[in-house]
Amino acid sequence: MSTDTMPSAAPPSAPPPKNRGSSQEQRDNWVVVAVAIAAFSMVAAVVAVGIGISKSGSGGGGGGGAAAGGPVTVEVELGDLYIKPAKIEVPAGSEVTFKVTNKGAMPHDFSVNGENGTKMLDPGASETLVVSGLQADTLAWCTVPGHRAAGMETQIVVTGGSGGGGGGGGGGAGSAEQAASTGAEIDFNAKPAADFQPYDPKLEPAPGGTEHKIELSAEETVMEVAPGVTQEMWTFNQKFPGPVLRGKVGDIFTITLTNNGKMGHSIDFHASKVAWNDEMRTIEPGESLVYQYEAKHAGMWMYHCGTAPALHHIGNGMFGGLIVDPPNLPPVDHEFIFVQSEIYTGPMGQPGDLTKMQNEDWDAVVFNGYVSQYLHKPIRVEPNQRIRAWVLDAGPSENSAFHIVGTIFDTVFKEGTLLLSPDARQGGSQALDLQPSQGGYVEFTFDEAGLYLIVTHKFANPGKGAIGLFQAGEVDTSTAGGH
Ligand SMILES: [Cu+2]
Repeated sequence: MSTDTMPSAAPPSAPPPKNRGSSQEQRDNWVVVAVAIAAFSMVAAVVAVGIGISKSGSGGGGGGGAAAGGPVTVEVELGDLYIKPAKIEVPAGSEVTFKVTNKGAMPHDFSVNGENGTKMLDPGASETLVVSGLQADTLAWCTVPGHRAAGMETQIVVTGGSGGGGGGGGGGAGSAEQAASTGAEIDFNAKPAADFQPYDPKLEPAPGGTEHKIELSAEETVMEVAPGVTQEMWTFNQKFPGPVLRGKVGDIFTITLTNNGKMGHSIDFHASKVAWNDEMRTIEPGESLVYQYEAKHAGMWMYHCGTAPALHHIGNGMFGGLIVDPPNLPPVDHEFIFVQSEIYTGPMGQPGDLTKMQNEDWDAVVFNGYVSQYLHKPIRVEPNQRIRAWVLDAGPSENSAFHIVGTIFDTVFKEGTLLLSPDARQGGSQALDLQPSQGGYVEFTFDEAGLYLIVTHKFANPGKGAIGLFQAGEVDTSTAGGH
């Protein structure tokens, strides 16, 4: 309702600190920071060991001799995200004609054992696939990334082999046959290359004008997410997280989304009120759509791809933040963005692992898309400057307790509401609590020159990459590097 509850502009610099630390105290503080970093490194080392490898067995034993069956025809229906029937019985050695129809709303294909398959079928399209001489139970699935793990798999049970009873034995084979998901392993103690460039956390003020015309490209991008670890992230404008968009209450956002990728993608702006089946529809490679809305409400908003399985598209990096400034947002010395998300590694250079996402079994938790990047490249500010940090928890599943070691938030804005500002209550805040897709900002100053840790205070996660540093003023960082 009323907008006059926003605080008047806070003074850009806080009063001088009451007790300036002596040089001895400062050295002690650095030792504390060094110890803290070393402790996180040790936690990380323990965490790094625990990435499991599950090997797959290879199905039930097929029959030996081929009792050459006659030709068989099987109708196969593909949908979003299933294959019918879920179990197909064929005589050993027979010629099987699969009549495959895509009844879903997105493209799918049908591949027998990953070897014989149809082409990618558009919605409504059909193709006939002939496979001869199957002698053992096998599987068929859709090869679109993520679709098999989401359920697009069917069992092919071969009957009438010489051993008899082979068909019955195939029952449990399906789940055991899941593709082995090893996943690239992250070394939380590794350092990035000397020329590593972190995701720039600096935010510019909202641009002038009341309409923002923005081009976004949906595409798959292989990029580094931890030292030496590359993944095929699904991205907007080849960035993970996507670019930060910004405007003011009442501004019009006109977004042109183009799919330059190899699979269907879409976009969903939480800052908008539009029909899910229209603007948020999935577009196929080569297609574009225009998504226009008025930003009627202030907030730190999430946008993301919502194409099924949305868990896979968000878990694989397809999201970003959109800031709608509240009216009369006071200027500060620095504004930064921190988007927290999990990483569920797939094999090196491949997309993230949907099964791990379904089990909330993340390998890393990161700010702005890269393990511990601001530990390696601290964010430089000066003591007593007023800093505003916008924080978005993109998830897809883990919460955040955003905290900075060594300061206190005197201003907290969460989910559209100013919860705290400097006033007669003399209140302070230690952590901004966010569930997935929630956001806000906090403001603070650093009273002394030195290093200040950025973490989520859910303390399993700093050891998994959700950690960084602010550097206030000149600091000899070599003393804090754990040497
Ligand atoms: Cu997508």
